[in-house]
Amino acid sequence: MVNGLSSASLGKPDYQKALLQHADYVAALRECGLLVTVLPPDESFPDSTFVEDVALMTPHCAIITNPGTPSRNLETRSMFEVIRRFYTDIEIIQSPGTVEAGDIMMVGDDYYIGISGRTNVAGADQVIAILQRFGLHGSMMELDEVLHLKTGLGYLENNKLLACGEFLEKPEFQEFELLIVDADEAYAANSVWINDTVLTPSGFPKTSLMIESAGYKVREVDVSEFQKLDGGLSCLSLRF
Ligand code: CIR
Repeated sequence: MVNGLSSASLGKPDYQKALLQHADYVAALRECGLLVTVLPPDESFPDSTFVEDVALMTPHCAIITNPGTPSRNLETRSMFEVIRRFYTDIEIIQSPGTVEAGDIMMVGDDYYIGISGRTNVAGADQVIAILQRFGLHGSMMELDEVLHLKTGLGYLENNKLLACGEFLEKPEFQEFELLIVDADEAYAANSVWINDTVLTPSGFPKTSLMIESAGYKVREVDVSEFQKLDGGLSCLSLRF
């Protein structure tokens, strides 16, 4: 993972530290009541720890994506076997469509899809068509500033949405109660709601306090080594 893609200029991750942080992340998921399947390392793909990007897990079907980054594209191969353990209905995004599921945020039956450097309109169209077949709804929006849609957003249920930067002005999100993340804590916008606890990265005290004040239990997880690879909390797991 130390050779993963990065634009962060935060240096190379410390591998031993990353392992400890990953173990604490898994512990946090378990504390929230989840049953966690931990996959073996896939040494061919340095970014494969960011499992969120290779599949979208809906209540009705799983969608294997088609990552838009060449170095990540074949991460999906080993995930297919894993996902088959949990889903009978598995759909697959086909080229020229590209999708990375970090670009997809689920809000109940609605799925917001970011058009980014990784996810294109042809890919998003396929996702929307699949969702519609299962009675779900998808819509797309252009992204300008972030790697993935969920880099700058975290849906905390109860109509509350953590957001920063370009997302504050998006008309699609004006109906939500926005919890505005300061620009100097933008990384913490990618926090994850699980069974009324919010997992949030450590080191972002204003955001942590804001989430707590909004009525949630907060569990901080140090993911500094994954931040060095542009990866957030949500990217490290597929929750379904
Ligand atoms: C990448 O550039 O693909 C990885 N280094 C980081 C992916 C982070 N995933 C996510 O935001 N969903």
